[in-house]
Amino acid sequence: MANDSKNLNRAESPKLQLYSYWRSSSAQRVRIILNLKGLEYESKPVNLLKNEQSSPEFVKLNPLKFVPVLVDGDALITDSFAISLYLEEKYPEHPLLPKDLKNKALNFQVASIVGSSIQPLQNLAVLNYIEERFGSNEKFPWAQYHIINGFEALEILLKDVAGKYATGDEPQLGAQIRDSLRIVYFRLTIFQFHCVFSVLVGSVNSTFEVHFYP
Ligand SMILES: N[C@@H](CCC(=O)N[C@@H](CS)C(=O)NCC(=O)O)C(=O)O
Repeated sequence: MANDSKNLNRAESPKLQLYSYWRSSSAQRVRIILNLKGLEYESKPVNLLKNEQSSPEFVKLNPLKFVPVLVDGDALITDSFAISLYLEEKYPEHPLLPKDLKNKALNFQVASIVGSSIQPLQNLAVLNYIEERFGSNEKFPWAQYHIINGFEALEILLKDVAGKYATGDEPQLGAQIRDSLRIVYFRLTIFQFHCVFSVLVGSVNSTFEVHFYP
């Protein structure tokens, strides 16, 4: 994270800045939204495998030591869900939330299930902890169990509403559940999850953003 926060002068920087890691599904959710809303942003890579999230510079941005972090002028926001809601209000063009209250609640529900009942259980910090305590053989089955459990619930939840996207024919907040990189990493087959993987064509570039480290 080459001195990013040290040189960070938010007042002078009108462009959005996103601190992220290419393999982070939480950061991927934000990249999808930025892409869908057509918002330009500067990417600030934080290499999680090199533990750059624990560097003093990054901890000043997010004491929880997680990506993503969004900087928008003098606003600094952490957590993909909070960032999503911020972007939706600040940049309302290409809305991610439907007007219909029931559908809106469904989108919140899906985003919350992904963000609090699936992703945190297979986070790097959690997997490292499981590996240290119980051995390296335990971490993949643990992650697979929780991902499958969550996807099975989402599949039931979405079965009557999924269209071109997970929650209908428009790309919405709940459509961010696509997470192909994690699936490859955790060696899961996902063909049974039709609704969960309703494809987000508009997000392909953001989904596969790759950072190269020197
Ligand atoms: N609830 C947070 C979770 C963020 C999170 O778990 N980020 C992961 C990457 S997907 C991370 O930075 N992990 C670093 C670590 O585990 O050390 C969000 O949705 O933004």
